Amino acid sequence: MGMNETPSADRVHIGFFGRRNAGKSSIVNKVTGQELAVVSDVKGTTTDPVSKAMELLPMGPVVIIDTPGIDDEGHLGELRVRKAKQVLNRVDVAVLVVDATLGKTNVDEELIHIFKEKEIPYLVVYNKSDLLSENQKINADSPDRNQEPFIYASAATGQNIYELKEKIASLAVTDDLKLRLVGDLLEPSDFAVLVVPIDKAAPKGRLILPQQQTIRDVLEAGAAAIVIKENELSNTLKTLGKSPKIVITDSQVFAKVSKETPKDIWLTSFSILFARFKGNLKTAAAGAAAIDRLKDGDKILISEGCTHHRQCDDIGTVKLPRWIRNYTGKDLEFEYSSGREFPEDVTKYSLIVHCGGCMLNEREMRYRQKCALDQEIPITNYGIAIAYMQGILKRCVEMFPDVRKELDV
Ligand SMILES: Nc1nc2c(ncn2[C@@H]2O[C@H](COP(=O)(O)OP(=O)(O)OP(=O)(O)O)[C@@H](O)[C@H]2O)c(=O)[nH]1
Ligand code: SF4
Ligand SMILES: [Mg+2]
Repeated sequence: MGMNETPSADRVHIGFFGRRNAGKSSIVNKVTGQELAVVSDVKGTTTDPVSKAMELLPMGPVVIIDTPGIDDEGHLGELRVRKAKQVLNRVDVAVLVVDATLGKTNVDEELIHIFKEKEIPYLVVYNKSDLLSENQKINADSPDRNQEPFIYASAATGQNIYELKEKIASLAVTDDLKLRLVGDLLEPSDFAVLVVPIDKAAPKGRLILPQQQTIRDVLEAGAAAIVIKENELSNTLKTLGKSPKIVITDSQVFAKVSKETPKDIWLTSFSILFARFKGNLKTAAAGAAAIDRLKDGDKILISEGCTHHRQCDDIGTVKLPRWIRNYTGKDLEFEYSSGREFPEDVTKYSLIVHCGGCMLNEREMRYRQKCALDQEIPITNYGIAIAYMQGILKRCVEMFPDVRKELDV
């Protein structure tokens, strides 16, 4: 991925839901102007969610997700329904496609109920309006339709498709007060030192996404970023004319970097910055403290946001279990989940350690965190857990007083 492309996780995710044959795929194709999804009059044509990252005017960078119809019957159907519902954990805007000639059914109401429960902004598209007479539309248009945003459209004629996009865009602009990665900690003349181990875990010839995004955010603050390998830190700090405002390191070389960074310079890690960016630093810091309460026989879930492990190598599957066992001296059982899979019932675990989640969007991370908190299971992440076990977490969140406070109780 080039540095000027918006990472998928930061794009607005727009999901299209509804019953089979409502015209979800047809609407998606019309909205995107591409033949993204297969359309047919056979019910249940779409069997798996289809995602596509694209620029969509007037919105900007988005991910469009077409889903399988959810009124499926039978065993295969259940699987599709589950897949469609899984998509709900990562959409920022939901579009409910209803066949206007049939109107809303229980299934549609059930979906709306889920949108509301998950606080997903949504709108209803009454598709196939080309098949309705003017009278039918006027009747259906009566004002007290639960005051929910809706629009008549036709994928067949293209009627109201642009208006539909505008409505989606208006729902998508929610939190423009987005948290920053690090830029809010920096003044224009500051500089930040980024410590990036270049070893077998790093992809050849490039920096990984979290590093790219951090550099980008430093630059956006008008500050300077100096990127070095872990062996260059002492020397760099000595030869620089003035102290950096902050040193940001990869968690794997935390111990070394912590030793070499003078106490008056802020020190943190990419994982800590990303946890804050995704709004879960406080929870993760509090969750790390649960490591000290682990007992023999406890189960720990290690959860990774992607399946390729290219960037995280064997941290989750090999190193973390070893570190946690060594640190606690307890006989612990580890289980793993990866990619989109995340168990709904996590009650059998005493702790969940999640990866940084760079491939997951904010909503999905929030959902997983909520799952854990609702079931009163502590949840932390790799970097935070590592910093905690090394006794340097307090130092690494010093610049975030509200989070620092969590570690004193
Ligand atoms: N007249 C008319 N037909 C439409 C319109 N939109 C879709 N259709 C037809 O409705 C049928 C179903 O369309 P799809 O887009 O495949 O529906 P879907 O909701 O994706 O269906 P599944 O993938 O099976 O859940 C196809 O025969 C389409 O040609 C429309 O605006 N007007
Ligand atoms: S999603 Fe998680 S496991 Fe995958 S590269 Fe990002 S931090 Fe690592
Ligand atoms: Mg379809």
